[in-house]
Amino acid sequence: MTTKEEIMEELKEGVINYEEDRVKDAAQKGLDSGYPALELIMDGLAAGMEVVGDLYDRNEYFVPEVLMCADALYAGLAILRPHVPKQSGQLNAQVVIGSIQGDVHDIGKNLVKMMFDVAGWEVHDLGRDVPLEKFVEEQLRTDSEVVAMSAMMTTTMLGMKKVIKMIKEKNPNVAIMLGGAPVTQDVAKLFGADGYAESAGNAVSEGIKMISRLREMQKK
Ligand code: B12
Repeated sequence: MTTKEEIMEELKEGVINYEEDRVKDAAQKGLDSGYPALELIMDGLAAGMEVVGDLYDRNEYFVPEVLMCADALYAGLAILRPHVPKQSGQLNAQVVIGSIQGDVHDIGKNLVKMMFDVAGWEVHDLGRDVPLEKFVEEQLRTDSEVVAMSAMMTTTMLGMKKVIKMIKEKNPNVAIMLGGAPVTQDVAKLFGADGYAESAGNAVSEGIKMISRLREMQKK
């Protein structure tokens, strides 16, 4: 019998040491043992990627290692993701999501996407390195109330401000949420966004708050 902590450690270590097979085995073992898939993703895979971030910051890992770690994380996610139960969504909400132009970082964005998805939202995922106008076009095409953008670099982050301006000019009845490592509550406010969430864990509740405010305003 393997304990939950042991499985979490296996997932974490598998990501850190870019061992895809180890991650896949641990993910399967976690599911077979009946542990919640969402916990295995967040406390195992994502926690491992956080350590990878530290190793990269300390120049112990470089881009090739980090890419392999990302592959290992995605291999685990492919197994676990279908087992995250969908909540019954009564909100009837849609969100457009993507990583901003110039930014290929998409792990965090994909976790946020998953949280919206399991919460019952209709998610329109534009992927990564998304041209600024594409956010505007997709919002108009889908009539989504929320647009969520991710940036992991201080340089690419600036594109978000432009998107906010472009969207608000065309349609003020859209709530825009920002996230990603360099983004803070203050930055989001400065850029004119309607919401910010620090992690995937609180993105949905922030989205719900934004939609409630938007719908209240529309009633007036
Ligand atoms: C993985 C990684 C990569 C991978 C990306 C793989 C992939 N498919 O995503 C690869 C190797 C490709 C890569 C490349 C590069 N990277 Co890089 N990378 C990272 C690293 C190590 C981890 C990021 C990560 O995945 N974290 C794990 C996830 C789970 O966390 P997260 O992304 O922060 O997301 C969470 C929250 O931020 C939030 N969130 C995220 N998005 C959103 C969106 C919304 C709407 C909301 C509400 C919340 C939210 O929720 C998430 C989950 O809780 C970071 C270091 C770090 N400490 O962050 C550097 C880092 C982001 N990279 C950096 C750099 C410089 C680069 C390169 C330029 C390196 C190079 N010389 O080529 C290239 C740039 C490529 C490009 N044009 O985008 C810098 C950016 C510096 C800066 N501040 O501008 C960092 C910070 C490293 C550093 N300290 O220098 N990188």
